Amino acid sequence: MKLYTYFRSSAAYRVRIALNLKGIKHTLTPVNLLKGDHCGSSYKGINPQGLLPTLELSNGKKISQSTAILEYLENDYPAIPLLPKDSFEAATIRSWSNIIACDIHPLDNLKVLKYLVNELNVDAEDKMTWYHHWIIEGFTALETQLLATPYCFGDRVTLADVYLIPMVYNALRFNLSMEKFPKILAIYETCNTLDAFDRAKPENQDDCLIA
Ligand SMILES: N[C@@H](CCC(=O)N[C@@H](CS)C(=O)NCC(=O)O)C(=O)O
Repeated sequence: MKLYTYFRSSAAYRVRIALNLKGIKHTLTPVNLLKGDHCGSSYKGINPQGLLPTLELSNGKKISQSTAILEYLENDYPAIPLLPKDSFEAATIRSWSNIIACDIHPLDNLKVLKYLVNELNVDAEDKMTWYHHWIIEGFTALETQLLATPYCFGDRVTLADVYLIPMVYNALRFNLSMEKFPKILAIYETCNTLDAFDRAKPENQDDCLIA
């Protein structure tokens, strides 16, 4: 299968981690968000919403939206599960994941930040205040709930870690103080010692533009 990705796309980063954790053979096809390649007709032919990631299966079928992709991988590649069988436990992990996927990430997405700056004339400082605000709100709720022993839900990696680590990467990239989030920071550091997370990091992608 093939994943359309961008090294700094945190939604694509989630899927890269899951593919690695599950040991699924795949290739990565970069789409440059900064150059606006995701808005061009070529990528829109693949994903009409023009967002990353998209997963293309070996039969050519395509899945967009990282949550749908992760659900597909969990169903069709269950050998290394990222959700427990117990439905209450699975719902708990999904609810933590959704704090990131539904209540933080969409508000801090590139197109939202661009709209703030280009249409509403928000300056750089206020844009950063906005960016931090939604992460702080979500992380505050997560910090009280996550088990951090040593992963989000205990002693094995789950989907909650898959969602959390890219969000922490973004928080650190934009200089958010993690002082109030020691559990989250500890989970981030532990996950990054694992090969599957390390290989998925933005700086380890072929399209990484960081000098
Ligand atoms: N809910 C979508 C969000 C996808 C998304 O917003 N991807 C970002 C990169 S992380 C993107 O393509 N942004 C382009 C833009 O905002 O213009 C998902 O989970 O896949």
